[in-house]
Amino acid sequence: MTSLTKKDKDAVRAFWSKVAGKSEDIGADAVCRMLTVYPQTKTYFDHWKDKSPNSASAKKHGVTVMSGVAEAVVQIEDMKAGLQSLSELHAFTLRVDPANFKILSHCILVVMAIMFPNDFTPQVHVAMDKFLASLALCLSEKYR
Ligand code: HNI
Repeated sequence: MTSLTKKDKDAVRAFWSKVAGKSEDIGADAVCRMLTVYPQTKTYFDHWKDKSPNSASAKKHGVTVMSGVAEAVVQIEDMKAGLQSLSELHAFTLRVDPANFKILSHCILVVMAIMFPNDFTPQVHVAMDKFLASLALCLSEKYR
């Protein structure tokens, strides 16, 4: 995978600073879409009382996930080190199949494009796609 260039990182930081205030809405919609479009992802949330895509649990999980994305932006220069404990949690405790990181990343990208059509230029698109792909890779870091 191509690593993030300085230009990509600058684009990610600039876009994130515009959208961060809406990150809870982005997360809620992204998790809602993940559960709707890829219902196999529901297997990880058996402990929720209500597993429907619009449930309070799904919304809350969207907020949680986006706090991880925000942290990844902060740690963008060394995401692998910065996200180590989050990777360990997903690998050893939660045992989330890494294929699902790509699925959720895709949903986050779709929601950002819908919510910020003017800011989501092709340059921002490629930078955010690379950023989310790196994030998914870092979360998979501890699996083997
Ligand atoms: Ni994920 C918990 C971040 C993808 C299933 N997840 C977290 C937490 C963060 C987080 C932060 C809270 C950690 C803590 O309590 O210390 N998750 C992220 C990020 C991504 C991601 C940044 C990718 C962009 N997680 C996924 C995916 C799944 C997933 C794709 C499953 C489909 N995550 C979980 C589960 C928990 C979790 C399950 C435990 C929360 C709970 O409700 O029990």
